[in-house]
Order: sequence, then C-alpha cells, then structure tokens
Amino acid sequence: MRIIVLGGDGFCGWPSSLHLSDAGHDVTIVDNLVRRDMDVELGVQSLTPISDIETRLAAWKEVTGRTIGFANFDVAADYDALARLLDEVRPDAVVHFAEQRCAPYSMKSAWHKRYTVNNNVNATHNLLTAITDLGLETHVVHLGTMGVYGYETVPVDLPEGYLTVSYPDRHGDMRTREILYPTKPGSVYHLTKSLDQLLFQYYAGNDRLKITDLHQGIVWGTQTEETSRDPRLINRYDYDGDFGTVLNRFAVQAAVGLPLTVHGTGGQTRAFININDTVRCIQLAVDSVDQVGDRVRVMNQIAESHRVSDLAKIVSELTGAEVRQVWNPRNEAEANELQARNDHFLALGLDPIRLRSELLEDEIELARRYADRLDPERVPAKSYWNRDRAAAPADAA
Ligand code: NAD
Ligand code: USQ
Repeated sequence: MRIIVLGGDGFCGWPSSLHLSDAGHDVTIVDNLVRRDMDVELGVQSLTPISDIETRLAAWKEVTGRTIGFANFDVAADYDALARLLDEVRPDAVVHFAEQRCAPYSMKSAWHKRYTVNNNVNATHNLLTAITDLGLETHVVHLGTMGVYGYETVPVDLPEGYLTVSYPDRHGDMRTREILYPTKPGSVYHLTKSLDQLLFQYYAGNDRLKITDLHQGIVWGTQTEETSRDPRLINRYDYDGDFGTVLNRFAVQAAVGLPLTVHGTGGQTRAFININDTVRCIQLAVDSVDQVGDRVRVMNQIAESHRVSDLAKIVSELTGAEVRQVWNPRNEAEANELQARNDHFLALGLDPIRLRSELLEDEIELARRYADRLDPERVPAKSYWNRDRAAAPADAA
C-alpha cells in the first residue's frame, strides 16, 4: 500500500513508519518538526539522543535498503501542500498522528490552549476536506485517545466508541439508537480529540470517507524491533513534567534516584499500551480496511488498565525508589475505576503485551544509559490546572 504518515517524526509516528515500511508498504512521512521546537521552547531534550530526520531516513535506507519519503510542512496551516501531496501520492491510507498530544502543554496558557485547538482541529479537518475534494478512496487512520470517554468515578465497562441508548418517545414507547459515547475530556488537548470525533462522524456520513479512529491509552516503552536496529533510529524518550507520560517518567525517576511523583492519592486508573503494540495496532488497522463500514470504526487501542499508585509500587519494588505523593497539578478525579473493551484488536489478532518486570527493567536500563542527558530541573510537573489552589505549592502558576 501507499501510506502517508502525518506526524511521522514523533514518538509513536516514527516507530510506526518504520514498522509499516518494514512490512513492505511504501511510506511517506509528513512532519513540520514542531515537536522538536517544543523541546527548545521547554528547555528540554529527549532522554535518548534522537537523530535529525534526514539522518534517521538515511540510516533506515542503509540498514534495510528501503526508502521512506519525507515532506516538511504544517498540516494544519498549509492546506495546499497537503492537497498537492495527496494528489501526487494518492495514498491507500493516511495515518494521522500530527497533533499536539500533551495535556499539560495544552493547559499552560491561553496561547497553548489556542495553539492546541487550532493545530489539532485544523490538521484533522484539512485532511478530511482534501481527501473529499480530490475524490480519493483513502482510508484515514487517526490516533485518538481513551481520554475522550472521561474518567468516571463510578465503574463503567467502556464500549468501543458507541453507546446504545434507550429513551421514551412522546407516547412513552421506548426508542433505541446508537450514539457516539458522550465525551468528557479532562484537558483542552483531550477536548480536541472529542472535536475530531464529530469531524469524522460528519465526513463518514456526508462524504462516505473510510475512517478508523483509534482510542489509544497511555503509551509506555521507547524502543521497538525496528528502532533498535541502529543507534541513529532510536526513538524519543520524553521524561519532563509536560510531555513525559507516567510510567516512562517513573522508569526515569527510578533510574536516576529521584522519587516517583505520584499525583495526589495515585488512585487514577488509566489504560496502557506498549509502544511495540502501538506499531502492531497501526499495521492491523491499516490492513483491515475492508472492515470499515459506513460509519467511523472506533477501536480501543489498549492492552490493560493500571492504577497510578500500583505502577509506582511495582517500580519501587523493582528498584527501591522512594514513592512520593505530590500535590496533583491537574483537575482530575482523585480515584476512578476503568475497564474498557478491546475486542476489535483482539479479533484482528493482537496478543497484547502486558506490563512485566523484564520489560520495565529494560526501560529503566535504557534510562540509566542516558541518565547524563537528564536535567533534574525539568522533571517536576509545573503546568497547573487544579482549581484547589489552597493546597497548591508556592510556585503554582
Ligand atoms: P509527538 O508529539 O511525539 O508526535 C506528533 C508529531 O506530529 C510530531 O513529530 C510533530 O512535530 C508532528 N506535528 C504536530 N502538529 C503538526 C502539524 N500541524 N503539521 C505537521 N506535523 C505536525 O506525539 P506522539 O506521542 O507520537 O502522539 C502521536 C498521536 O498519538 C497524537 O495524536 C496523540 O494524541 C496520540 N496518542 C499518543 C499517546 C502517547 O502516550 N504518546 C497516547 C494516546 C494517543
Ligand atoms: N501522573 C502522575 N505522576 C506523574 C505524571 C502523571 O501521577 O509524574 C498521573 C496524571 O495525573 C494522570 C495519569 O498519571 O492521572 C496519566 O498522566 P500521563 O501524563 O501519563 O497521561 P495523559 O496526560 O493522560 O496523556 C497521555 C498522552 C496523550 C494520550 C493519553 C491517553 O500524553 O497523548 O492521549 O495519555 S489517555 O490517558 O488514555 O487519555
């Protein structure tokens, strides 16, 4: 297949591009490298030394003999460049990772909120409009988030995207219909993924676009089989208080002897997936285009759920790291239950990687190898949107 990967220089997009290329697909990456600019803005660098995109692509060619194309433009701002590329490549699939993906970053200031909404909603809408305008049969595979469902304090068994609801009509007879699961985003970032869902619903209905929306959980891990083949292919490892996600942060904190920063009670339960499963799921989603019907196909891209305090306990038992409960900078429920279905991916053959101590040890070992690149000043989470100011530390913004 001819596949365009939007956001293919990022944490999920880079290993996914390599995996698709390795499977024999003809891959073109589009990325405006804004994520690298954000590192500069935040005064931080990936814990792993990532090569520039040109070096990455040359290394892949050298190691495998396979070429990955690259175009540098802003999908949200440069509609013409996007439409030109789509017209030229006429891709079978576009995998869309090109969004600002960080909740704390999206909450830093009015500028960051506006940037996140403008970037994410326009990137998605430009893609859908261009495919429609060009009359392409392209399958859109979008990376969404489990966070669109919201984190209810009452236990729910989350379905995959849709909810069957019953309501009485004016005669008191019960009517039933299926609706998109009502969203309850916990940050402006998560809100943009909720808005994306409506764009998809509209274009699938009105213009019959083939769309798969992947509700992905928190990704952990760094390297995949493909990114491990050459040091120049190494994947990014975010550990900072904005972009670092919880389990990878705990691995780094344990590796360098810092306390594990549990926000609040640590009762937050989230869905997780290893980066090696992310790349497999993308391939499974692309390859199963025949299963996309008239409406948007929503698949929960998750392996299992964990409570934050349990993750800290596991890492602490492995390494002896101190677990420290810190004031929660986020406005989120202190504790929640989370069970979610992932029947679609199981039916497609995914055998999910579960959290195991060997894999976690590999991650901690990787963090130890690059510990000298860590800046301890960048570890604390400083993007505050918890309204409980009375309990905030002195430096809360
Ligand atoms: P990332 O920030 O590492 O990668 C995103 C890439 O897209 C970056 O390389 C960035 O430069 C590029 N990009 C952003 N806006 C662009 C634009 N307008 N034009 C061109 N390129 C643009 O993020 P990631 O962790 O790889 O996440 C990728 C996608 O997966 C996101 O949409 C995110 O919401 C979703 N996701 C990520 C996680 C996770 O834990 N990392 C979990 C669930 C869902
Ligand atoms: N947390 C801590 N300590 C930390 C960091 C985080 O306790 O040092 C807590 C947070 O308060 C939160 C949970 O861990 O309750 C998860 O936070 P996170 O930063 O790991 O993940 P999140 O902000 O939810 O976002 C990440 C990705 C995002 C993706 C989302 C999937 O950055 O792109 O959409 O995971 S999901 O969580 O399913 O919505």
